[in-house]
Amino acid sequence: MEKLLPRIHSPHDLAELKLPQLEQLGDEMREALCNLVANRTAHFASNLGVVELCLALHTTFDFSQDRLIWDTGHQIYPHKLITGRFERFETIRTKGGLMGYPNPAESVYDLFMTGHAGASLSTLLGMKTADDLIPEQTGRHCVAVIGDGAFPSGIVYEAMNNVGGLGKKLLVVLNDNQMSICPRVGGMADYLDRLRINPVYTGLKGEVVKMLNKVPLLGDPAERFLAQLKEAAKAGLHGGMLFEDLGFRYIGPIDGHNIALLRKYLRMVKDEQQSVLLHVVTEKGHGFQPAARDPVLFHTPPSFKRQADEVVEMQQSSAESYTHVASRAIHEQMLANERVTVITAAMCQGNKLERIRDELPARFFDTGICESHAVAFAAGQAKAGLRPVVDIYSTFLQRSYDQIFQEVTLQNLPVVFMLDRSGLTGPDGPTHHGVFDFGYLRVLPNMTVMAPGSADDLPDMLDLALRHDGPSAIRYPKAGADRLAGVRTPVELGRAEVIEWGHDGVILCCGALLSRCVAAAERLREEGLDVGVVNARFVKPLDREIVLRAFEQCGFVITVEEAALMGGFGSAVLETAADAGHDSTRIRRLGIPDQFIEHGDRAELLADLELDVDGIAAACRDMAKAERGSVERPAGRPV
Ligand SMILES: Cc1ncc(C[n+]2csc(CCOP(=O)(O)OP(=O)(O)O)c2C)c(N)n1
Repeated sequence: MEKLLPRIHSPHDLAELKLPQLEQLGDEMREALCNLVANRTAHFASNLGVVELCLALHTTFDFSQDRLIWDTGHQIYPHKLITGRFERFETIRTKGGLMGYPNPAESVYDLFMTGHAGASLSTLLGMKTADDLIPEQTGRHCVAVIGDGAFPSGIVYEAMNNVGGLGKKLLVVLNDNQMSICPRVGGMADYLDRLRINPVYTGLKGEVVKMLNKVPLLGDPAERFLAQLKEAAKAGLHGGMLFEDLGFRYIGPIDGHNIALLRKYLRMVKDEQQSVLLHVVTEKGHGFQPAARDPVLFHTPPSFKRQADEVVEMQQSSAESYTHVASRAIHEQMLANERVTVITAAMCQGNKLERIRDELPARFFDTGICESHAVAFAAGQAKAGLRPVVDIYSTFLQRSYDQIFQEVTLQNLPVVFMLDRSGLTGPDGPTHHGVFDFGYLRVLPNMTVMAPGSADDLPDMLDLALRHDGPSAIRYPKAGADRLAGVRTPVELGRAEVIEWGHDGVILCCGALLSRCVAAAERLREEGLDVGVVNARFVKPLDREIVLRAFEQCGFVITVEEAALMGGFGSAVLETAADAGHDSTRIRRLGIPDQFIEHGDRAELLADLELDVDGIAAACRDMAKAERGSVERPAGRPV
């Protein structure tokens, strides 16, 4: 049979396809998704689940004009396949290739570059108000697809409230697969479960329609059913009153894998005069049995080989990561102290907290994708005598900045933030790199900010944080857990660790690039350059004594961090040196420049940014050269 997918260069090409061909196309799209994950880790089960929905949407609306936002954006792959990106699909998540999230630079069909959950209704409402105010844009349909995992995000209700107030017309497609990354949690999850037992979805539909057929109305039974939804609700046949009360017409739940049915309902609601919430039920991993059976593993599986519908070989990494070390340290602290709790915002799997969830369920809290709430919730726990550990990725913690300020630091409460995935997170790209945390945390009074130079530092930092009488943050990367040889000094508040001192220059490193700094210094020493390395450990309080000693005794100072240079660790060193009257030309700061960094392998990105061993060594040579060209300095005293 001739393949259809290579012929689809834009959604307009779908217009000529009949239903069986659309179904064939769906199979080919699933095949493309399976082929992709044979080669690399990528979002998988969520994408398998929205193939039919994607085809139904693109054959009902014209999104070259109409507006479509896939909330979060991790389920964008089928959309990419039919919006002119099939030929480059295999490059997804590789450096220079397609992004794994929507990217307006790739296609006019991607409106926002997204990766964080929950903002789709807000941005869509913004566009809707713009379209209504700009005559040549008026009349465009506005559609958001949001998963049941993202749906409890607080911002969604802020948007729904605003939609109701403005009386604007949006179509919100709620893609309910009963899963976030882990099984979804919370009251909204229970509510959606109750809606699923609606007779329309559970097979009683025929009888309901028969009954409604007796109502003297024009149109086919399904249309009559829609027209009578409110009455049906009163008769107990229909749920969704929560949404109805907020100004949305609730329709569903309907089968999200039936293209014909989806199109029928989408056509019906297209010209509704009020906002509609269309509740679509899908199966995460649909069409590939192993993924449907274990959607948690197959959310972003390691690459695997398959035969027919079975996985025959999955790439497994036995390497220990910082996340493993962190989760073990939290577990140990919780065993040692009954007041220690852990809070995750829907990232139990990513944070490797499953063991804690299963063994210590009373002190494990999953708030769902609600980071702002999670932080204020932690503040409440701390206020009332617990020692909460908030385990949230650096990039997602940005969502809760005001709660970190107001509810935590302003009250000086002992909340510990574990910022996993700090630094460059690799193939996810700019939506997920956690590079702003040093800057956004160190400006807050009362906050202690630490970064382990190696995995050995991490448990000690957590121990210190849990004994510290105030808020603290520990940031660590998505990387293998480095260990450094030699005897280590204990972690003490505000004290750096001198690995080796150097007369020609010294590298002050804050965080997990430390092993690269040590390797660079070794290489330089072989070349005859005496360069020291300091494991700074703290951005705040900064070890002022070591910083000043470095400026007094060493030819040059290089700071290294896997974080935005602006406002980061190097800035803190520079401020300290400048305040003490030191010459700022003797310092060079290595880190992330003032730009968004694309996706790619972390090692590749670090090399591009000259944050690898070669780059760090080259910066030292440069500084040494410049230093030799300037005034001869007195030899430094050893520390
Ligand atoms: C603010 C924020 N927090 C956490 C995440 C991590 N995350 C990505 S996808 C996902 C689950 C989303 O579930 P759902 O919206 O139901 O989509 P599904 O994958 O089930 O289709 C989570 C928690 C995120 N992208 N954004």
